[in-house]
Amino acid sequence: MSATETATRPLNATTYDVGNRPKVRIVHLGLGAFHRAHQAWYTERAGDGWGIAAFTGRSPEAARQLAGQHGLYTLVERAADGDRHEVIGAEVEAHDGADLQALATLMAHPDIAIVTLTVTEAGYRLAPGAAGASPRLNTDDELVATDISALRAHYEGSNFTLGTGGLDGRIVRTSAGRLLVGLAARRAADGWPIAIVSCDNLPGNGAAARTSVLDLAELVDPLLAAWIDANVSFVDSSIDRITPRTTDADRDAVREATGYDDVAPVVTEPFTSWVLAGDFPAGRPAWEAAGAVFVEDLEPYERRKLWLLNGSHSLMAYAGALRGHATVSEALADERVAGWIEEFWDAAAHHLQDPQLDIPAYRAALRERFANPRIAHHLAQIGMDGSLKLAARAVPVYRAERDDDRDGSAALRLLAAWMDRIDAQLTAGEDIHDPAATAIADAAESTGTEQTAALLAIVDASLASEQDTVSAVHALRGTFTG
Ligand code: CS2
Repeated sequence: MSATETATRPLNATTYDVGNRPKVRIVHLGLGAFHRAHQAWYTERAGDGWGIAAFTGRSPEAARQLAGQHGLYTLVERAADGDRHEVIGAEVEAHDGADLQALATLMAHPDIAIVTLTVTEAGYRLAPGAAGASPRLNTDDELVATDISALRAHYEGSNFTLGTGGLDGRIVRTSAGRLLVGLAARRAADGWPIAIVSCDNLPGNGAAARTSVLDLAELVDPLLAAWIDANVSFVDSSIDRITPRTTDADRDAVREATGYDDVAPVVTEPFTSWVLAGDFPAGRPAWEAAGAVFVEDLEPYERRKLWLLNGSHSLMAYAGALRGHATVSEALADERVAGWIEEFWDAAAHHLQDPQLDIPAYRAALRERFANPRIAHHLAQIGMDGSLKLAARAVPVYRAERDDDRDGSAALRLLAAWMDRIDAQLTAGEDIHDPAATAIADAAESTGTEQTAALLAIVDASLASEQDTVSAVHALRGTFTG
């Protein structure tokens, strides 16, 4: 029988028994495939009765689909030798991110102990601080500016005792803005402490979340900022599980294998990792029962993941695409790309010396994970938001190499490949998906070293002012094809 002829049932709580649903104790912002493959899986595995209420980001579609299935979905673990299916029940509620009333009601409840975030690197809306200083909330960002005026107008003079009535979630659109509405409601209710756990690929992601929320709060009401500072714990976490976007073919395969017509399955790799550092003042699930690791200092783990995994991903996304590849496994099978990855890993490994990090084993595992031919991880998906990703993945390795008197060219290659890829995309009339897309298009209008310097300035202004660095990046341009 073909997939369409197979007798199937919809997937929901009336057709599938997941047992008692857990109590909602976690709010999540950014209901996407990665969240459902990662934090929801850990929460389900912990098995101690914690449930999640998740909110979408830009489009409410994922919430509509999931709510239609009572939050149930199939998680497909796709190994090189076959698929394993599991129905996850930890996602108890799914909401449109614009539903500020639902968010405020949940966060004002003492049962809620944690907010987890997967809002992407760009979602923090940070801008580099003045020379050498830490990043700050980007108040030049249009959505940030809109949020500031909407939130000020709403809360002014109310001492935050107001509900959300009159506040429109289609106007308050940044994650920080929405979080602030939830935190204001919590403070007004009774002010119980809470943990916010960032699960995005940013160095110091807990601090990034803190800056984004606190800077916004300061601009809206310094009293709320002071309450957040005293009562909200910002937890750092390094997250890892390769989860490409779900395709129609995935939905067909799930239908065929399980007999359930799941409109929102998630396909992920068997490997998973979560390392966390920080306090949970209102408690947390026993995520360690599912393999999560709690450490004092996250930085070495975070660097290992951001540099080795994400760095080589970006290298493949640009250099691989320039060489005509579409997916990670295809790019890795290209000897030249594989060679560049090894060089970049050698450079990064100089600065990952703690024996506990076991870099040789980590590299071997990455080669195997990337080579999984059954996971079609598209380079176009990884290539998005390059200006932010490269600042976290390539620049720190280059700087560390330079500090040790090496040339760091293996790291600069990521930047050169990104630039060549931008040129190729603009020439082909393709859109650049990046929060700095306009600045990128303007910079790309120039040519030669000038263009290299202008594009580099978008990733890191201070690097672009170093003539030798600009020349070194420029020398690597045009070396990717052939
Ligand atoms: C990827 C990550 O799209 C990207 O930038 O590098 O999403 C990567 O797949 C995950 O971090 C893996 O854990």
